[in-house]
Amino acid sequence: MGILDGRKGIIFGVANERSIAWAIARALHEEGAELAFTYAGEILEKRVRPLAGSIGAKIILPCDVTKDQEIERVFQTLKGEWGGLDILIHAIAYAAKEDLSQPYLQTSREGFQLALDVSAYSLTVLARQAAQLMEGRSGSIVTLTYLGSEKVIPNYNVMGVAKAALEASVRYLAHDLGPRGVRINAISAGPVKTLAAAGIAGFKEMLHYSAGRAPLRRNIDAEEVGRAALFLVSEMASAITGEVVHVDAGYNIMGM
Ligand code: NAD
Ligand code: 0WE
Repeated sequence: MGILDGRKGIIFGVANERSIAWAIARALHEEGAELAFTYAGEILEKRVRPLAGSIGAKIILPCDVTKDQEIERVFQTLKGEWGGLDILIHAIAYAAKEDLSQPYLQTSREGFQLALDVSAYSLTVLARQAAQLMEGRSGSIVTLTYLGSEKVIPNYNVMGVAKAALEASVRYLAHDLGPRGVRINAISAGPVKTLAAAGIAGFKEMLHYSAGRAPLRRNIDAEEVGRAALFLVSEMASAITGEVVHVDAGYNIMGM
């Protein structure tokens, strides 16, 4: 008996076994949820299929969130196979590499649009599609954000601007979806060594710095994000919507 027995969920953002989305998927699966997965491109398909298969997932579909057709196909398939949906996890972010190294001041229109499209707008389009399948089923949506939306984190740059838009989107979407019984929240995770973090110069030093200053004097792991996501999608969080929950060992509360 799990607290998510009989629930159906879709996970966007698994790239490999280190992905935060994968830790969330495992936490939800352990509590009985049946899950579908999407992957962004053929290279990641080879990674995602075996992982998804290992927890019995049957629906594994391509979905680049910049492509409306791929998004529509995903939700058409869910409608056909499941007839409804309870849970959606959005764990997607992307900015051009040069926009995470040169000063934010230099961000091009193209770079800005790409980062905001993939990392922020995608939540709105996925939420709109998901909400149609969540009609009458108390659905729940969770996205992933980072402190760089609230405070300046050197080099996070246009991603910080995109995460600010993402967090504001969570509040506006909570207002729009609340009357239909659908909740939406964000988890603001502390730094975790994933594929998206691996390319960042000085990431190891960042981990050391935050562990030294966080109230809990340590970093977090992806499993801790998985458990917070499990809470947010469960009935335990039935009155929580539009919220940004920090899972960062307390780092964000510090002023000095
Ligand atoms: P990850 O690389 O495992 O996941 C990022 C995912 O984004 C990948 O699966 C990738 O395929 C997907 N993606 C990128 N462009 C896409 C597109 N056009 N269409 C569909 N998918 C696309 O890294 P992660 O750290 O697990 O990142 C997941 C989420 O967690 C991101 O939103 C990230 O900003 C957030 N986050 C990460 C950290 C961290 O330190 N790792 C901290 C806080 C928040
Ligand atoms: O959201 C993220 C990273 C998202 C990300 C990562 C990459 C690397 C490869 C988006 N786009 C790209 N594009 C690439 O080409 N995090 C929260 C992890 C992260 O990234 C940082 C951080 C932290 C933490 C970048 C600078 C400073 C801190």
